Amino acid sequence: GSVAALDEVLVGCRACPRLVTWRERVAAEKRASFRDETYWARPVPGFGDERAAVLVVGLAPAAHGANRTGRMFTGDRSGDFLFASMFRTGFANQPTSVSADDGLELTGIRVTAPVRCAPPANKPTPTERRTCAPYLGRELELVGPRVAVVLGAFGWQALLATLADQGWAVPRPRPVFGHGAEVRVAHPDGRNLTLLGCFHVSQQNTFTGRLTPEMLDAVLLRARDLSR
Ligand code: DU
Ligand code: SF4
Repeated sequence: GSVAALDEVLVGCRACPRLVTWRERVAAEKRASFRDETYWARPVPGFGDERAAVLVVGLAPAAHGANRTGRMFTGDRSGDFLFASMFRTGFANQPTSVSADDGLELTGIRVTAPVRCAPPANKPTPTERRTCAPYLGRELELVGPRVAVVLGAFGWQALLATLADQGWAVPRPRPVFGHGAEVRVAHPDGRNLTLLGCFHVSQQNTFTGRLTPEMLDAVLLRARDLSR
């Protein structure tokens, strides 16, 4: 098993009818500023270091971001904010992420999402989350991160559910998401994973100042410390 083999299966997935329809519909309609582009319009693989110690878990591809470019968090404002922070903290070789062939390289970090197809209103259903969970589970097994930076409550719940399914000791009641939350879980085979909660990098948080660049930098630096 390899990440490449996982991605090959993933990009052909059509298991969620509502999301297949949506990802293709926004790709056909397009946003005016991307009129001349061919959208990816398929499930989006994780991006970055295949043996990353730090895995960033978002929500789902943005309709005109990753659903257009085919690379996680690439081509939207969320990604602009995230990759700029990765550059400042030494995880990325450049501060911008505009297209799948822009030369961006991540070291020691990887970005992924619990749902791989763009959902209407950025809101996957619980069924869609469960249907997509095995892809995140498989990616976790292959990459083997020591720290997960989790952007927002949806990713937090999805990751904890996936870990519980894979036999990790996830406390009940489930740990609550919050910015700055830190939860360490153990696997019976001896591995540990620390979840770090962080407000999502969406414009709703970054335009309002709820999440500042300094706050995100601090989370990424904390992740690096914990992953050593
Ligand atoms: O604000 P925006 O960059 O258009 O992103 C929309 C929405 O999708 C936001 O909630 C972030 C989320 N998202 C994500 O989780 N993963 C991605 O790769 C891109 C966007
Ligand atoms: Fe397949 Fe996941 Fe996309 Fe659903 S969201 S169609 S499970 S890749």
